[in-house]
Amino acid sequence: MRLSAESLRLYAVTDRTWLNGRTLAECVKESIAGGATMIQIREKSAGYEEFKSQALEIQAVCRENHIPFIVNDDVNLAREISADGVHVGQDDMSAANVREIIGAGKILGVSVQNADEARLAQSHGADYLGAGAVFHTGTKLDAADVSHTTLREICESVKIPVVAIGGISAKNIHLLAGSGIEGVAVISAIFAQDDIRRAAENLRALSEKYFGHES
Ligand code: TZP
Ligand code: MG
Repeated sequence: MRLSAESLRLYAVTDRTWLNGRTLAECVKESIAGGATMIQIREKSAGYEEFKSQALEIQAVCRENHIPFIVNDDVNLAREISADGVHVGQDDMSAANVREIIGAGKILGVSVQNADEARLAQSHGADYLGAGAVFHTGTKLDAADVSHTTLREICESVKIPVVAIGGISAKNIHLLAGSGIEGVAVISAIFAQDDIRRAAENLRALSEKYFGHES
């Protein structure tokens, strides 16, 4: 599956912290029903088998809904299950190596914090960039800060699409308007909500309003 800029409008990244009796696949289904345009499985505390079985369930949900399914960090798992793509950070395997392993047809996302990292990731074959944390987040405790100015520099320095991540909610998403991003990547503003579908619906509408290109 190829990546379109529209796929980045509302990128929902999983976290099992807030399941409240629901399965992760159910939560993902709800987020897609609300309008999530792409899904990443990111489960830092899961062991390999657990991560794989969750990944397979969520992959099936994404396939049914024709939206890209991305695996965080684990390039080999992504390859093994033939995920649509992989997302790596600056401390993971280098983007160039990942591209070599997954091949040209898969989606490669890279986390960046400044324009130099953005240009390098692009030259290494990234299809999109995740820039953040743009706001304070309790979800990733070691996240570095990316200011609005830096976010703009990142977007201006590359041709590939950029999503912002980190502490983004319906209350602050408007502050990202004009930065050049194609959309937002969100964990808690979707998956920590009681009504995941409504939360996603609301965020999707706001993301279209601020980052969509239809006039
Ligand atoms: N990378 C930078 S901030 C972050 C990641 C994975 C966490 C985003 O989570 P939330 O709940 O949307 O702030
Ligand atoms: Mg990582």
